[in-house]
Amino acid sequence: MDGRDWGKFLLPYQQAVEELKVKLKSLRSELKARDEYAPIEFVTGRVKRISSILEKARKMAVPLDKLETGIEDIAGIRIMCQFVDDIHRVADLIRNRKDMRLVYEKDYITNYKDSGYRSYHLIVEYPVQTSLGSKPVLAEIQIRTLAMNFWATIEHSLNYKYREQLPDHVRERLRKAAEGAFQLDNEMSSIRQEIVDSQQEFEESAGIVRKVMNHIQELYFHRKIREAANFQLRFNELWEQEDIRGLKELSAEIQAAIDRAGKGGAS
Ligand code: 0O2
Ligand code: 0O2
Repeated sequence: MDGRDWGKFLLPYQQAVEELKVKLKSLRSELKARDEYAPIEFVTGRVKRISSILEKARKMAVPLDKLETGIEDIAGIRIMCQFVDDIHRVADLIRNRKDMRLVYEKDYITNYKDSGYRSYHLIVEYPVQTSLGSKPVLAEIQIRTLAMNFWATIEHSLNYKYREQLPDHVRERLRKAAEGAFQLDNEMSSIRQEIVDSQQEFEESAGIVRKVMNHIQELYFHRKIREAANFQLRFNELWEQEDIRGLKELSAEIQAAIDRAGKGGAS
């Protein structure tokens, strides 16, 4: 030990982790309360253990009086998302915040690590308000999907257990498992896209039906009874055939008929 008071040294980091966890969890509940899709599934955080700080400092040749700038993840926040797209949304939300400053980013999704590790890291500077004034501390925010987290958690515990001496064939299998997790993410994203598309299609067709109905009503209002009845018959047919394109064309035709009727034209 270097005689430093670790309790005092870690205090602002503990405060930073607690505050950042509350803020990011609030972001999730705020989006949900506004009925918006929340890209955050859950948030965890931790202050690095003293033994891990010392080990990392030795590995990265960081002098003990330079820990504050040399080790960026003494305060660590982890944000789990359902989909890969959510990661980019969360990163954007963090970039735009006024209560922390982005220092730099590491995109381990595009440039995944040799181990197979994937995550998006943001290193931020967060000012902790202490009784002695404002103290900026560095924090690492890891953003990943549930599948990436599943892989990283198990890989981390295996590496820890075997003290980074994993046999080559195990490393290779872990790399393959990371690939599998990533494929699962892609598959989930494409299933989700399909659901979003069919939802949009449904809403679009509901919108057209509403429009056609209102327009036919309007023709009756203009006393174009025969024309309105004729449109109604054609609507029934197209509706039976689920012909959305035909319905769109019919909607345009009825609109033109209404315009003519409004100008006092003959049917
Ligand atoms: P090590 O060295 O990684 O094994 P709570 O305050 O109750 O919400 P709790 O239970 O204290 O949270 O801890 P949490 O947040 O569930 O985290 C427990 C473990 O998850 C940690 O283990 C970390 O492994 C990991 N973890 C969670 N969040 C982060 C993060 O943001 N960065 C990193 N690097 N790891 C994280 P240990 O034993 O603390 O540490
Ligand atoms: P913890 O608290 O035990 O998780 P370097 O490791 O030299 O490449 P540096 O500065 O440590 O660089 O940062 P890097 O690589 O961005 O990684 C920081 C953190 O990302 C790690 O913290 C892990 O939490 C996570 N990480 C990076 N690579 C891997 C990996 O291959 N597998 C897993 N499971 N996690 C990884 P620490 O230092 O390991 O601390």
